[in-house]
Amino acid sequence: MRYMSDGRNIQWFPGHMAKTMRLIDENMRLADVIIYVLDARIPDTCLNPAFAKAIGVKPVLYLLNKADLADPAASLAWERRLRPAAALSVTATMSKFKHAILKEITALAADKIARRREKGLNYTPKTMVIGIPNTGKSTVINSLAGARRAAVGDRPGVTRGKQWVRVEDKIDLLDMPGALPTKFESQLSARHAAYVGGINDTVTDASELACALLAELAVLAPDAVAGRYGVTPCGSPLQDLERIAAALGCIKLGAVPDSDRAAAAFIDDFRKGKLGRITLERPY
Ligand SMILES: Nc1nc2c(ncn2[C@@H]2O[C@H](COP(=O)(O)OP(=O)(O)O)[C@@H](O)[C@H]2O)c(=O)[nH]1
Ligand SMILES: [Mg+2]
Repeated sequence: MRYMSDGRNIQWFPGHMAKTMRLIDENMRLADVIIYVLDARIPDTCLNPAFAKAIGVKPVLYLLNKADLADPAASLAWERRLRPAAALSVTATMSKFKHAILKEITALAADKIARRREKGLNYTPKTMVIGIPNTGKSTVINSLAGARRAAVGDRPGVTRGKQWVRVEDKIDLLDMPGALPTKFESQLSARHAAYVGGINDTVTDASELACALLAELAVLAPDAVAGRYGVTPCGSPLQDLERIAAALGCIKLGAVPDSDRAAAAFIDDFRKGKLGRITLERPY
């Protein structure tokens, strides 16, 4: 277990992540280019300071992934914010982004390829794919490799070991397990990671999370909840959740709204974009 929650607070459990960071550190020297996969809905939370330290001065391509679930204007603003580093908004589950990603990697490795070529050698640049759990690292690799080469899951922690994948004899990709910050900058940031499935659901409280997300959406996307459930936020997320439960037919014995079940359904809807394309963290 990586993170613990006492209901209100998501707390750090250091052992496992330290091991993942060590794996990333150890393999960093092999990499010519880093693909840093961010969830386009929460880029700030995805920018783990430990990664910046591990990357050092290596060239980085930021992928604002799951762009299909994020607000397009916010993703563009994030691309601008990340420059002069290379940054692309992508939907890794769609093959149409493959060409643009390969082009960026080749450009970032151009110096190294040229140096080898001067010596008459062919060179396949090595690219390491990193990011917090569940941002789509393995999906990016599979999309580039055109096959199910890296294990994908809709929960954190699916990628464990070390897996190299070669793409069209042009680049080698190394998948890495996701690493969360050793300490979240804030509980808000920890909750954001949880909303998008970056923290295991078994260590968070669904109703607690859902109420916090309802409160955030009331400000960020005031029509989203009404649009999906016909429930106009009343100022009390707990009451809203009960009304969502009623709207979804989540009822317990004794005709009581089942808030826990509604909370899980609501969070799932958010994760799948059914509440709209919502970016929780803006670059400004
Ligand atoms: N909607 C959407 N889902 C994605 C995208 N990329 C990955 N996913 C899904 O996100 C989940 C996590 O993907 P995975 O590649 O295993 O993430 P990893 O933990 O970073 O390796 C899976 O259910 C993927 O199908 C995307 O661009 N859009
Ligand atoms: Mg993975």
